[in-house]
Amino acid sequence: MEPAGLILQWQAPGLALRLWPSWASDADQQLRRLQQEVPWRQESITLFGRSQPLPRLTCWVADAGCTYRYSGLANEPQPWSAGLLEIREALEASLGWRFNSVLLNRYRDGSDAMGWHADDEPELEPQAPIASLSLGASRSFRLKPRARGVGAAEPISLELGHGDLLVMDPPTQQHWLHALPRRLRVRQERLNLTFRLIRTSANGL
Ligand SMILES: O=C(O)CCC(=O)C(=O)O
Repeated sequence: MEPAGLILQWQAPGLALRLWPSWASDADQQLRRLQQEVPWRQESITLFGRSQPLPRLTCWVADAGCTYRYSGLANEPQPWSAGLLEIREALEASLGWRFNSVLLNRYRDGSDAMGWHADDEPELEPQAPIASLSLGASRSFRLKPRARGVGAAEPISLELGHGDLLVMDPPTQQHWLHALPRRLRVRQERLNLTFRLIRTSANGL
């Protein structure tokens, strides 16, 4: 099922994106609610033998039985809060997919960021889309093809604003990388929720 409203689409070799500007009808309330009810954590990763804090706060929420490693971290899932369940149901109605997990990132200001990567961990179902909801400050989201050279597609930069829903359809994660660069003049915070489908014995994937 497709939601009503303006849908922007990008297609390139190995890339399929759909963007619904202002998808969330109650984005202000969702932002305030998630700021308060999510158990945000400051995680650290070890780089070249030194522990460094990630430049953002995070939380991993998932159904029982979903295990997932990202950024070298083994993540113990938190339970679904009421606010997250509401968003998950609205996404299911919009997209026709039932997601069993969401990674939440909290960028406290423009100095928080996310480096180049793809959401292509083996636990993720590669046929499922990744649905990314942005709340709060507008930030630019970059994508670039993994392959370089003659015939490769050009990088893409999208501005993701308050309440926007970006859907990265397969096979985007196999062929493209994405990142959220620093933007030092941004003073407000931004939340991003990426809803995912983890393969488990329960869902037969
Ligand atoms: O904050 C964003 O828009 C990007 C988040 C992201 O890349 C991820 O969760 O994998």
